[in-house]
Amino acid sequence: MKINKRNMLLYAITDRQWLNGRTLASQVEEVLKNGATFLQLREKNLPYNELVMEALEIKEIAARYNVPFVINDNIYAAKEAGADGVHIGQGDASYKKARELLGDGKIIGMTAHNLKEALAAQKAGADYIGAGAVFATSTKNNTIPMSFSTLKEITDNVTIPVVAIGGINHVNITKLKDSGIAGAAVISALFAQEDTGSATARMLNLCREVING
Ligand code: TZP
Ligand code: MG
Repeated sequence: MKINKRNMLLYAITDRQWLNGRTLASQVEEVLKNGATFLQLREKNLPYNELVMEALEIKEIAARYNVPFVINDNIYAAKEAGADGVHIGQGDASYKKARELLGDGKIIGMTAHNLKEALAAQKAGADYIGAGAVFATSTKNNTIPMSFSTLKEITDNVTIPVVAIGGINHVNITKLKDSGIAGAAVISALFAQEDTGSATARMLNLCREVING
């Protein structure tokens, strides 16, 4: 599965820290049922075999909704689970290694913190860029803040889709208007909410207004 810009509108990233007795599968179902257009499984602490098992379960759900499904960080888990692709950061496997392992048909997304990294990702062959952190977040430690002008500089200078990430919520997303992004990547604004489904539906509408509007 390859992506187009429309797939990037609401990019949901999983996080099990806010499950509160709910299952990750049920939360993913809620998010996809309510219109998330892209899904990333992000598991920083699961042993490899459990990550693959989890990925196999989530992959089935994403396939039912025809939503692209990538795994964060781990190219081997992405390969073994038959995910649609992988999202790699600056400290993960190289683009070249990921592409060699996964093949041409898979999605490879890359993180960029500045224009230089974004141009390098595009040149390498990345399918999309995750750029941030555009706002302060407590979901990830030691994030590097990105100004609106840096975000805009990136979107002005690359042709592949750019999704903004980091601290995006239902209020501050409006600040991303006219930044040139193809979508918003969010964790806590969906997965930390009591009603994940309605949080997703509201966020999707906001993405349509802010990004497409
Ligand atoms: N990369 C940069 S910020 C971030 C990641 C994975 C965390 C985003 O989480 P939230 O809850 O949407 O701020
Ligand atoms: Mg990573």
